[in-house]
Amino acid sequence: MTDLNDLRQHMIASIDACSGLDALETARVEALGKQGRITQLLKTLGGMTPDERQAQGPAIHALRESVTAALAARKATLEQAALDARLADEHIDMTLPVDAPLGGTIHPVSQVMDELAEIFADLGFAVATGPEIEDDWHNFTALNIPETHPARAMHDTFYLAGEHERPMVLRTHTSPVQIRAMKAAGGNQPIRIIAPGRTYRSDSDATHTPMFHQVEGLVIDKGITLGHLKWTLETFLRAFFERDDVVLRLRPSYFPFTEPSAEVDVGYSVVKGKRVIGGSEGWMEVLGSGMVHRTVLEAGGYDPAEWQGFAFGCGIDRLAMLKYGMDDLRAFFDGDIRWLKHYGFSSLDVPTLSGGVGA
Ligand code: 2NL
Repeated sequence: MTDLNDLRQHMIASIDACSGLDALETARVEALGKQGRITQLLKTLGGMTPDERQAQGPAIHALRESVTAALAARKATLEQAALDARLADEHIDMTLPVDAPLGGTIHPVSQVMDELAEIFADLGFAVATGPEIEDDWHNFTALNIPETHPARAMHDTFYLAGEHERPMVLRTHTSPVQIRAMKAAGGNQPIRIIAPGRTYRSDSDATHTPMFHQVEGLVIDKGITLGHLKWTLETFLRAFFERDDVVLRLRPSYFPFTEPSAEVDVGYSVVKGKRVIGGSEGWMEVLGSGMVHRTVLEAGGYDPAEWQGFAFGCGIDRLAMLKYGMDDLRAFFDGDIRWLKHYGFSSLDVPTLSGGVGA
């Protein structure tokens, strides 16, 4: 027995002294491998009398268990140390100036976000932001998306691993930001906000990237109608595309969080074989919108008998493509300096639209 105790102390000490994963693997093979010390000991059990075996068996098995546990613990420690070292070593200098030799430019997504903030500021909207990791209440339940709704299915939503009080997701839209704004306003004051930012869906092909940018807008006040919605979107799109002949067409649609809901098409014309926004030779879908559903008003702490609202959402990446003529969404996120040189904006260009909405 004492021999086994000595052996255990000796083995655990040498495991704890291993300074790398290779050395640890050698220690494992020496103890538990085909020819290992413990494996050999286990083999001796067969040649023992039943009495000897009853005494020695549990002791040898206990030795194996504690050595196995020590190996696992040391492995975890070494792996964590390797990760810490890597994290400490890998860094990017975010303070490098944009006119460094590489010649970085303002990404079209950033440019469009600046333009949106500016246009909507002229209309009295503030920019709201919120967490990209959300709980399922803010991302789904408060938006009238019940647990059985297909938008919650695993193939659309990135769920966070591990135990949480509530299931946690990467937000699938920026709507939770507006839910938070409603809750913060306490149900007794008007709201006018846009919420631009990163959103995530488990989807990847020529027209979908797992991370994309969305902007949503929310107005809450007394006596808000679809007329306010249409005027706001028309004013926004005319300012954004810098044309007075932008025409909208609202088509009935369905979103769980709005009732009624409308898809917004914008008219385009064909110039030299290319579609440009303006005129009405054809229609292109650019936005989703509607009157805020009474269940969503209630979830945000507003009494639907007194308060109404409209909301809208659209993809920023798509807005950028339409305005600046890119045709491949995936190039947005490749980080290719040649693409940025072609489509990017000079840091001296910001702020952006000259005239503003009222001009
Ligand atoms: C689309 C459609 C939409 C909303 C987003 C919203 C937010 C709140 C309440 C009600 Cl807090 N609605 N957001 C409404 C209608 C459409 O997005 O196609 N997005 C890419």
